[in-house]
Amino acid sequence: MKINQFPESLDLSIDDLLIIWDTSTGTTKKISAASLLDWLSANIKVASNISGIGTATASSSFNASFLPIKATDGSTATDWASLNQTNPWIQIDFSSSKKVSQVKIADRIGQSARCNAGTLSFSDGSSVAVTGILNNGTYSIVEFATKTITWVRFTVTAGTGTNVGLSEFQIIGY
Ligand SMILES: [Ca+2]
Repeated sequence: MKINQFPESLDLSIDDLLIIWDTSTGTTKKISAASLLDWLSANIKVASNISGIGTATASSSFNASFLPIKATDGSTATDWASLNQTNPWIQIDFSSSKKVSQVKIADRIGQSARCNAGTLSFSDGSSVAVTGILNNGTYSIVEFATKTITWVRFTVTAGTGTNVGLSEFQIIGY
């Protein structure tokens, strides 16, 4: 197989050889599709929602149906709700360091208890303010330069009512 211009899609068999330009030596060389796949899997990381692989804890939970893990299940139809708190917190702890660059927050949908704003704090000592959180299922997307962390906490700073919580607390990274 010879590739002059990388196509939009490419069907490769594991035994195919690719001719690549090695910019470090200025020469071409042949590599197998298998070794290319090995290199890609070792070097290319795809960020995704990693909240679910962490451990979720919170300042309180309303009951067993509204545990912190309900904010890491990927569904805005399920909620973590605090017990009679206006400004609760929720935290995700990871068993190893993670690189994160985005957090997505969704309030409980249509509840009188609302999380209007809060503060993200990270294990590296940094923090990011989050404002304008809606309670209609829309995610507030918070982006920042990549941080290497082991935990992320979100503390509500401007709640309304009691049993404030979130439907989703998503940490985007790898
Ligand atoms: Ca949920």
